[in-house]
Amino acid sequence: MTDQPTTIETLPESRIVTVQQHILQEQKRFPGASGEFSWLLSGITMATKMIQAHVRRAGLTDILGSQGDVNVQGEVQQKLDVYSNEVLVHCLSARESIGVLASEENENPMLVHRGSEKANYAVIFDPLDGSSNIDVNVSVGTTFSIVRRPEGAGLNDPEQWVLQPGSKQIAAGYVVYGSSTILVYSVGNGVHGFTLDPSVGAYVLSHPNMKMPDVGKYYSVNEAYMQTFPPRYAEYIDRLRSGVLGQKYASRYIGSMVADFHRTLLKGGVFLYPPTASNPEGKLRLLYEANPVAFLAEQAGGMAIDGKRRVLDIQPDSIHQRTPLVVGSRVELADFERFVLEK
Ligand code: P6P
Repeated sequence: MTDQPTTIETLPESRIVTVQQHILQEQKRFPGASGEFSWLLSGITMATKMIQAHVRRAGLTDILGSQGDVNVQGEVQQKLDVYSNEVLVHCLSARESIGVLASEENENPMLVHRGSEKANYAVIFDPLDGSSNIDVNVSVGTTFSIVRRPEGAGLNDPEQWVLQPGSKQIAAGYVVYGSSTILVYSVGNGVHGFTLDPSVGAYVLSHPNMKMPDVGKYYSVNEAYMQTFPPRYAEYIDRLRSGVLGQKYASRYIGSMVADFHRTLLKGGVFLYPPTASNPEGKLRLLYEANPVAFLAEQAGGMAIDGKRRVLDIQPDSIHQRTPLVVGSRVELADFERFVLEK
């Protein structure tokens, strides 16, 4: 029993790091950021806690099934899609540092700054990616991408705020609503994962400095479309199957990008959504699906290309534009580049 008074210096080093503490620490990397960035990110953490509470109860309340409306993608809106979008818009609009919001569920970007000169950021998100899996209890996710207002962009020119290449992202991440709720984000200083402790409602650091293995044992693609992939893609997948990289691969495909990417980030390997007959430009959206995962993949030591070039180098032309995506470990991506690109 010590007679020393307990002071901050004598407290045992905390094992519990919440995402708020972590963001404040990371915030110091942004010169001049006066806490506005951490306040911005807290809008995302708050909204995703509200979303997960509904996702976890989807089977118990009258929230299953479609809203009946069709969104800008021409997809039937699930009720949870609508709720998730409304919650994110509500929580983020309350952050004065945000000027523009762009969502998979809204055709056009939303001006939310009310004329504030402090509005320096745009947040682009998919409120509930993979939502068609909700009714069968498969993991779904929220993705987000944060960019600064570009030089010279007017307060009332929302498209110019969001149509920036992924390399301009200052932060990106996702929340995967799976067996647990995990937030993964990066502000360009490595990738960090936080597991929601539902007993206290806090995201707690559980995966510090995530690194994608240099090689994995899974490839992840919707094999039903193999006949319509560009031939080299199908041949590449056959290479993986044949063990040409020195190991046998297992196939894993969830059909929810956030969950498929989360596994690839943790276990390595490659996730692909190639061009197909029905989606010749690819199915995944550049701004709020491919860009966030490409940012995280590179921060974790992996790679992300669109079949020809680095995803983060693509200059977007429109908010909902699609792109093919090949993302994963260095070994598999280097082989893809050698085998597919150099032919
Ligand atoms: P398919 C979900 O609808 C989604 O946008 C991604 O989350 C997922 O990776 C992809 O579509 C699955 O598409 O054509 O394989 O069902």
